[in-house]
Formats: sequence, C-alpha cells, structure tokens
Amino acid sequence: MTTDSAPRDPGAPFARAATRLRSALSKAESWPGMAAARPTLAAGIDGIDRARAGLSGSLWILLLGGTGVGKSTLLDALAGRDIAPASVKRPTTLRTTFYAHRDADLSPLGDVPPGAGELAAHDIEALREKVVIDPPDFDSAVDANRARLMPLLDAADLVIVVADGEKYRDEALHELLARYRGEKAFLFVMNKLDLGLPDAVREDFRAALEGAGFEEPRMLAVSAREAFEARVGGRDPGEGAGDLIELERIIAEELDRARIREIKAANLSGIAAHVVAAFDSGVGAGARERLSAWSGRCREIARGVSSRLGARFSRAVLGARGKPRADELRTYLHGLQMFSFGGVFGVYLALSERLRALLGRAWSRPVDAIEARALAEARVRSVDNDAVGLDIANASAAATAEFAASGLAVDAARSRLAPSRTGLCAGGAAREAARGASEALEDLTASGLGASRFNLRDLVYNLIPTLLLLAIPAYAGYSMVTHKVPFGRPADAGLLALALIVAVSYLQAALVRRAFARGSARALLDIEGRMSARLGAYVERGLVAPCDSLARDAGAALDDIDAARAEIGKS
Ligand SMILES: Nc1nc2c(ncn2[C@@H]2O[C@H](COP(=O)(O)OP(=O)(O)OP(=O)(O)O)[C@@H](O)[C@H]2O)c(=O)[nH]1
Ligand SMILES: [Mg+2]
Repeated sequence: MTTDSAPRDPGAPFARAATRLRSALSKAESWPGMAAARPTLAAGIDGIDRARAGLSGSLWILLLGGTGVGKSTLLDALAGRDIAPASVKRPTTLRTTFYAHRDADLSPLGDVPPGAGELAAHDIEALREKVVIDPPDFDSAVDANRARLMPLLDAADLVIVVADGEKYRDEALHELLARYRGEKAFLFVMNKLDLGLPDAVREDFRAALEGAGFEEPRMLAVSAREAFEARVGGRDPGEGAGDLIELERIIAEELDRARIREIKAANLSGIAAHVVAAFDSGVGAGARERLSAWSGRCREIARGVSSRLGARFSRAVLGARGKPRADELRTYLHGLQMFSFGGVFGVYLALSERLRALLGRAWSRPVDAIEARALAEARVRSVDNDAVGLDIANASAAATAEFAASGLAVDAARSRLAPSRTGLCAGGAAREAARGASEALEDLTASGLGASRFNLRDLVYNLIPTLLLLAIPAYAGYSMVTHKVPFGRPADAGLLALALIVAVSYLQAALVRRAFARGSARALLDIEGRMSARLGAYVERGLVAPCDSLARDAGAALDDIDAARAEIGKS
C-alpha cells in the first residue's frame, strides 16, 4: 500500500477559476458594466492563465521608476558591465534589456517577445532562475514607453521600485503602486545615495508607501553609479555604493526556489482576486438582490396585464362587473337550471317557463349550448385588438424599463422580452379568452349548473305538489265508492287540489327563480374565472417565463463569478 498521493497542482484552482470567469464573460449581456469592460476582463483572465503557467518558471524582476532615476545604471552595476544604455538624455531607454541566464526560457512573456528588447545573457548560476528587466520609463514625454512598460509590469513577479531623492512621490508612480499592490512582491530602492539622501527624504518615502498600503516596505539605498564604476574598475563596491551588496544578496540568495514559488503563488492569488473584483464591479453591488427584485416586479407587471386583459374580455362577454348583462347567455344559464328539475314541480317549471317565454317575459330568446358558445366567442372577437396589443406592449416595455432601472442592460431585456420574440399578441390572448369561455360553458352545461337529476332539492320541491296530485285520484276513488261517480259535486275538491298544485308551485317557482338568479350570477363568475385563468397562464408563458429565463442567465454569470471566487479561496 502506498501513502503517496498525487502532488497537488497549485495552479489547478486558478485554471478552474479562469474557466468559470470566461463562462461568466460569455453571459455578460445583462450586466452593462461587465459588457463594457469585456476586453479588460478578458485580458485579466489571460493574466491569470499566464501567471499560472509561469508558477514553476523563472522569477521576473522588473526595475520600475520614472525616467532618469538610474534603472539602467543599476542594471549595469548588477551585471558589472555596460549592458543597458544609461545617459543624461531623457528618456534614455526605449528598448527593454532582459538580463537573463543563457538557458532561461523567455517564452512565458507571451506577447512581450525578447525581440522587443535586448537579451543580455550571463551564466551566473545564482541567477539561473531570475530574469532582471530594465524597461522604459512611465513618465517621460514618449507615450510609447508606457505602452512598452505595461505588459512587462503585468508579467513581473518582483518589482524593484527605483526612486531618487527627487522622484519618489510622483502621482504616476503611486497610481501604478496602488494598481499592482497585492499582485506583486515589491522592493524599494532609493538611488543616487552619492548625491546625499537625507533621512527626512527616506522617511517621507516610507510614509508615502505606508500610506499607500505597503506594510513595512522593504527599502534600500544605493549609488548605482558608484557601484557601476567600482565594478568596471575591477573593484568591489564599497560603502559609497550603499546597500548594493545587500540587494545582490537578496536577488542571488534570498530569492531561492521556495521563495520564488511563494512569491509567484501569492502574486497569482492577488491577480486572480483582482480580476474577480473587476468582475464584481462589472456587475455592481447587490447584483443578486437587484435581479430578484426585478423578477418580483415582472410578476407584478404580469399580474397587472393579466387582470387588464381579463377585465377587457369578461366585460365584452359578460357585461360590466356587478351588473351582468341580462342577455342570451344569462337566459341560457337560467334555462340550464330551470330544466334541471324533475317530477311534478319540474313539469310545472318547464311549462311555466315556456309560457313566460311566449308572453315575452323571459329575458330574451332561449339559446342552445352550441349557440351560447358561439355567442361567447363572437363577443371575444369584438374586443379591440389594438387595445389588447397595447396592454401587452406596455407590459413588456415596463418589464424592460424595470430591468434597466435595476442597473441591468436595457438592450438585453429589449431583445429578450419584445412581444415579437416572446410570441405574446392580441390574437393569442383572444384565442385563450374564447377557449376559457367555451370550456366554462361546456362544463356548466354538462353539470347543469351543479343540479343533478335526483337530489334532495327535487324531493323537497316535489313533496307538496306530488301529494296534492295523489290526492286527486285518491279522492276520485273515494267518491266512486261512496257516490258511484268519480267526482260529482265533490269534483270541486279535485279542482281545488289542482288549483293548490298550481298555487304551491307558483310560490315555489318564485323562490327557485331567485335562487337560480344567484346560480346564474355564480356561473357568470365561473366563466370569467376560467377566461382569467387562461389569460393568466398565457401571460405567464409569454412574459413571466422569458423574464425568468433572462434572470436565470444573468444569475448564471453571478454563479460563475462566485464559483471562481470559491476556487481562488481554496488555493
Ligand atoms: N549621481 C548619480 N547619478 C546617477 C546614479 N545612477 C544614475 N545616475 C545618472 O542618472 C542619469 C539617468 O540614468 P539612467 O540609468 O539612464 O536612468 P533610467 O532610469 O534608466 O532612465 P530612462 O532610461 O530614461 O528611464 C544618468 O546620467 C546617470 O549617470 C547615481 O547613483 N548617482
Ligand atoms: Mg534606462
């Protein structure tokens, strides 16, 4: 059994983080800040990949400073020969010098090929894994210099900031320090010690650095010129060269393989954190909250437009709320109930209803089930298409405007929520309303508005009329036995019984009609409810679902950013 486990690749979490960030960038359309910063963010991710690939490579040491502070002179002093042109002319360095071991692999510099500068090769074993770079300045009148410098600065692991007694507080320098602090290791060298470096100046520099967030900055003071002159004269740099020997010791000994790895790993974490922070600022503060608030607003907007559409169609089909139309539909619903009764009372109701219709007392012409449905559908078609179209367009515009108000990209919402894209339209809404009304009528017809053929209600209403009806033959029989005729004078009693049947039924019918009026009103509400439900589902599909999918995609970008953050946290 082996206890060995595969060596952990320190770059792996960063590779995964880069993948997630690329995926986030591909979903940037809803986040205006991210879309705008796309090139910078993409370059940032490339930077993570580059730094990750360079984890086991050479240490890139960059001399950073304004023009004339003595960067090239310092490199010449370290090399002990004249490899980087240094002069009183400002600026002097236009081409970068790479001071590197002859076996060094310079390819990780990627888009900064050594062709952009000179390679000064050496075979000093202690410097095998270190490349010292003397780049152009960042503050001279030659703008191209800064452009040449920046990719080198991006690639650098250790930045040796070179300053002199006059140039150490410049804004341009401190901007760069603020930008790269946390992403690189830093060492600060004050040059031109031979010209005198008052303690006050050193302390002022230290204070400026501490103010910029560098805790206990490591500072050295040298005279590059003295050191260079000593070296080319075959002497060791003496006291006049200041901390030059210490600087050489740091570069040659202190920066051993372990320390290089440590610096590179810390820098990689810093770079990745910086890129994630750039993504965060691309989506802005409270992104998830804004997104979910927007989703909530979409639902409100959808509810609003559903109820507007429901009101429009139900007004057309059923009349204004509270005072439904006394019309064929209502007559139909009333009739459904009227003809649902059985027994003697049912016969009375049917007859009286026909009579009322004949006498013109019914509300309107009776219609059958097919006609009733056709009527409802025709009324749906009478609704103004333009008004419905406007309701829909307004709702989609409102959802789009809310998206923008939540700090999201209006174009993304516009293209994903446009009715032409989601399929919401006046014709579709009318189809749903008509389907709802006709389904409701179908169900109401099938159920006879809830009245089954035989029930307690039938029994109660038929009780007295049936007893009275039975009383007539009973009395006729009795009369036959006693008077030998079925009725004779007592026929009056039979007539009385019939009259009673009619009277009782008449009273009962009045009660029943009132109950049926309520039943019809409920049935109208059923129709309205069914239309609203269908319209609601239609708007749900056509507005809420696209809003949700937009929010999901925008949220997926946030998930990717969070996942990248977690990966970096694991490293
Ligand atoms: N007195 C003094 N002069 C120095 C020292 N180091 C450099 N110089 C002088 O300062 C001037 C500029 O030096 P460079 O090394 O060219 O400066 P640089 O930072 O490379 O300048 P650019 O290439 O223009 O960015 C030259 O005249 C150097 O001789 C030093 O330690 N003491
Ligand atoms: Mg120079």
